[in-house]
Amino acid sequence: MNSFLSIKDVNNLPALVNDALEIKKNPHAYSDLGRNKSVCLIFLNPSLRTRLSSQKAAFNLGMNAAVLDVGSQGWKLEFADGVVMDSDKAEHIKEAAAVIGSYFDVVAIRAFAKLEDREEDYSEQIIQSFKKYCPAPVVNMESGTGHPLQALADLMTIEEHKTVEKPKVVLTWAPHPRPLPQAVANSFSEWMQAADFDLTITHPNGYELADEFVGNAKVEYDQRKAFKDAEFVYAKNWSSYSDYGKVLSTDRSWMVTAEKMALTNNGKFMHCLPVRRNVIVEDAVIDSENSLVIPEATNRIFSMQAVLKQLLEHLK
Ligand code: AN0
Ligand code: CP
Repeated sequence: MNSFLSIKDVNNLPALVNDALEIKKNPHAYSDLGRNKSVCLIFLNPSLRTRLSSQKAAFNLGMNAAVLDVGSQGWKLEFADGVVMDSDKAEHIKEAAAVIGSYFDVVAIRAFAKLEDREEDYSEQIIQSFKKYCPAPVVNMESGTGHPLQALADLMTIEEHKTVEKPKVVLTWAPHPRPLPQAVANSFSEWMQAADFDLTITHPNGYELADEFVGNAKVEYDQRKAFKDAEFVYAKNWSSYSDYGKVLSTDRSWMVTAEKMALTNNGKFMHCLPVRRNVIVEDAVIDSENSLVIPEATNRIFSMQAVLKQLLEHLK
């Protein structure tokens, strides 16, 4: 692997998941691999898990990690080509990415969809410009359309908890007061299908994900029907793709409740976090024995560690 922008960069998915699960058993097994190597974690948006799990993953590999919060610490970046830079943006991505890439062996970046211009977000302008101008391998820590490190941790978690080879997995939309990106849902759908699981996506009208991410998943508009016999229920809010970036519904009846979880096959509850309690999911569900939200977040260390390991092996 020479960059990790999406599942397209993964040539052997079972091997990557296996690597992550093996690393989890012995997190310091490759503590020499990253000696004298460093990773820069660049954040254009807030983070708890991605930032800390990435630092921990680097530490476990013997790497040094630096964090740049572009929002509060860096110069405001211009991504467009050929513009007269007389606005508030002090530095162009051409120089910024080239400089950062000359300091570090790996560069990871978080740049959420801005939810203003669909074409701009779905062209992946920010992460693609980084890749173009940065001489070091680039890792996606959530971009305009995807959050592959999260999807890899989710896949690991399901592999650890499934009771049948191809479990029924449900991705359910849930309400949220503010517009959120489709990235987590897009990647989850993509990765669950790549793992050949039985995926159903359920959401209100108007919340259809882009065709390229729905793929061959079943789409069921009746949430209760979707939950029937599910082994895993993955909740996430996203804003509309068709009416781009809009909150079309805050219908509380889409919240994940214990009563709905009773329709599943002893279903496990998943969410990438951060989650709004009693908006997305009832306390009774997230606090139940069937909640996997903490193990899922723990696996973020090992998903990043497996990715960094494969990138470092490629650099050697
Ligand atoms: C972000 C999102 O939905 O993309 C990050 C999730 C990992 N969530 C929020 O902004 C609440
Ligand atoms: N799940 C996740 O990526 O969390 P953070 O936004 O806190 O990094």
